[in-house]
Order: sequence, then structure tokens, then C-alpha cells
Amino acid sequence: MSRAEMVEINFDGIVGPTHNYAGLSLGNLAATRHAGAASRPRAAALQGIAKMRANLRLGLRQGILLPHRRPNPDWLAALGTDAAHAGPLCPVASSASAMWAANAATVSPAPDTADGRCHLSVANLVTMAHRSHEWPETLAQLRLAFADERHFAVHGPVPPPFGDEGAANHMRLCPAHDAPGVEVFVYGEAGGPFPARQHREASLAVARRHGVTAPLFVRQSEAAIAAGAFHNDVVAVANGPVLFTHEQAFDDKESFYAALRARVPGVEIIEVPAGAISLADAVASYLFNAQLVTLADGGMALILPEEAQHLPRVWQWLEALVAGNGPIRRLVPVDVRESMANGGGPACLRLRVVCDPSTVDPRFLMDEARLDAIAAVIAAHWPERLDPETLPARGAWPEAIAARAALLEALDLGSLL
Ligand code: SUG
Repeated sequence: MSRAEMVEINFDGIVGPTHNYAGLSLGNLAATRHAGAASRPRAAALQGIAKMRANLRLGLRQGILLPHRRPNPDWLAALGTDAAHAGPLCPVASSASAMWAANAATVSPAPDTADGRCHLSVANLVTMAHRSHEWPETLAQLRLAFADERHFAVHGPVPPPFGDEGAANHMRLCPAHDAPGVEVFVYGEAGGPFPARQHREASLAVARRHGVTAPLFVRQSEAAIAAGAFHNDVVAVANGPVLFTHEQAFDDKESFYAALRARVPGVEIIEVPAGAISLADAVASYLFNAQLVTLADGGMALILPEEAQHLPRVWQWLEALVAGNGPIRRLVPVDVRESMANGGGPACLRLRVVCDPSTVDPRFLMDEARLDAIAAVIAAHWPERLDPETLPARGAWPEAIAARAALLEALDLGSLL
């Protein structure tokens, strides 16, 4: 295959009809703060569609991943119960957390791997109970979307206890998307009062399985996790040869930056000093949880949450950045506030895959008409409001199951039901 056909596709997780705020993620400050609040599943899903639509209009390629069956009957059965009797397990079985597609898998595109195929490892997400049962359905979708074994290798999860949280802890630096890159695997070892969710052993395993020819293993700073950066993508993002990062994101930034400078031709490191934006402000504003994308004119844009505008010192710093002569030329704020209240910004909602779009199952690829069709299903079937206290009483939740079924049928993906 000619590499000229390779582009970056962002696969966004569609927010499921059970989207709620149950406060399940220790170390995720937004999720903890909103525990017990009422959510708006329909608005949440439509915000996600609007983001995808805006990205299409920027000339970006767009794909989707589907919501999972929630409450998860298989997981509850494995625990010897069911949705009618699960009590406190109900929120854990009902989370719509698969929406954060950056945690679905780690992706090593073909130019980076020994066998010249794009490798995907589904993330085991073992650290958080509500996320630990995502991987079987994610794997089924990846096996369908990337079924062509001439171009893709889809791997199962790294075995527990090694926690793997997928692409949220993985960055790729390269002269261009279709050129070989250095893959940066960021792991945590300590997080103050909070768990380090990406384990070094899992990162090593993923890199080995993918046959990554130029991996770098970098430790996330304890201070970042303790400040609420439960994934590296809350404090750093990369695109092409550009790394945009907070000064305190990494444990030993000097060695990391030196390795990048030695190995990535033309690398540019844009570091935000803690003196300008503290870790606390970075976590509150999610400025790094942005999609850093290359536009048709070659300039880069940061697609970032509207919340970044709410802190004047953050927004002023960003405005000065784009006014300068650097690679990042444009700020594109988006409204994903329903997801943000659970600690998921624009970058959390998407999984990046660099590949030739013609090798992907077209049912997972989007244009405006297909987004319209999805929006219509959401408008008709997703609940307007959801109070997490009502979850245990919903039992098998037939309305949620019917809503998801309507979506899968509209997309001709009924085989995933
Ligand atoms: O795993 N929130 C998710 C947010 C994931 C964000 N992803 C990235 N940074 N890439 C998490 O902590 C909250 C669910 C709840 O509490 O109801 C939640 O799972």
C-alpha cells in the first residue's frame, strides 16, 4: 500500500443512553465533584455529534465507536447476579464510560511497526471496576472495524494485574502522519492519594506485541496524577512533530525531551510553564485534553473544551501562543460539557488511527448524512435527564437497550447487539 493514502482518522465514542454521574473514578476530580448530579444523556450525545460535525467541516476524517450494552448483563451474570438484584453494582454495570474512546485501545500505525501493519491492543482498564468490563465489547467492534488482516492486527487485552488505559497514555511523534514515528508510552508509578492507572509492565507489553520499532517509555510525574491528571492526555498532547505539554507532566522531562530531540527530526516541544498555568489550572481547564490536529493548510489547530475559556490566565496564554509564530495557529473551543463533568474532554472522546480509510469497515466511518441519521436516533431514543439514584430501580432497563438497538440498526451494525 502506498503510504500517501494514509491519514489520521478520529474515531469518537458515541455517548450511550445511560450516561450518568455516579462518581466512580477515584482521582478524576470532575467525576468526583459531580457524583450524584443529574445528567443529560441526549444533550451529551448530541454534543459529541456536533464535535464530530465541526471536525468534518475542518476537513478531518471521522469515525465512530458504539455505546455498549448497559447495564452489562454478561458482567453481572459472571458476578452471579442480574440487573434486577445488583443493588450497588448497578451504577458500575450501567456506566456509559465506553464513550471515552481514547481509552479503548492503543494504536501503533503501520509505519511504526516491524510487520508494517497497524496494531491495536484493546485496553483492559482494570483499575476502575466500571471500566474493567468495557474491553470485550470494544474488542468486538475493533475486530469488525479493522477486520482486514493485511493491514491491521487487533490484539486482546494485556492480562491483569497490569493496568492498561490505552491511547490516553500514548503519544506518537513523527515528521508526518504517514512517516515512521517515535511512540511514547507514558506510565505512572505513584499518584499521591490516587491510583496510577497505566502500569509500566502493560506499556512494555503493548509495545512488544505491536512490534514498535522506536518506543520510548516515560514516567508520568506523581504530582500530575495527584493533581487530577489520571491519564497523560490531561497534561500533554502530541501531533506530528509537535509536543504540547505542561512543564510538570513527566517525572524526568529533561531525559524525555533529549530523547525526542535525538530521535524525531524537526521535533518542537511547546512547554507550558507551571508559573504561567499551574497543574491545578491545567486540570480545571483541560487545555491539554485537546485534539491537536493538522489542517489542510498545514497549520495546526487545538480543538479544546470551552472550559479553557473560563480561566482568563489559561485563555490569555493560549491566545498568545497562537499569535506567535509557532505551529499551533488556531483555537477551536467545543461544547462537550456533559462529558467534561465526568472528566472527559475532546481528546478523551476520540481514538486516533492512522491508516488508509478504504481499509476500514465503512459502517464505522462518518459523513454529515450519517451523523444526521445518528442524531435523529439520539433525539428520538436517548433520555433527556437521568438521576443516578434511580439506577438500581431500572433493572434490565429496556428503554436503554431499545435505544442502543435502534442506533445499531440504523448503522447496519445489528451484529453487535
Ligand atoms: O476513566 N470518567 C472517565 C473519564 C475518562 C477520560 N479519558 C481520558 N482522559 N482519556 C474515567 O475516569 C466517570 C464515570 C462516573 O464517575 O460515573 C469516568 O469514568
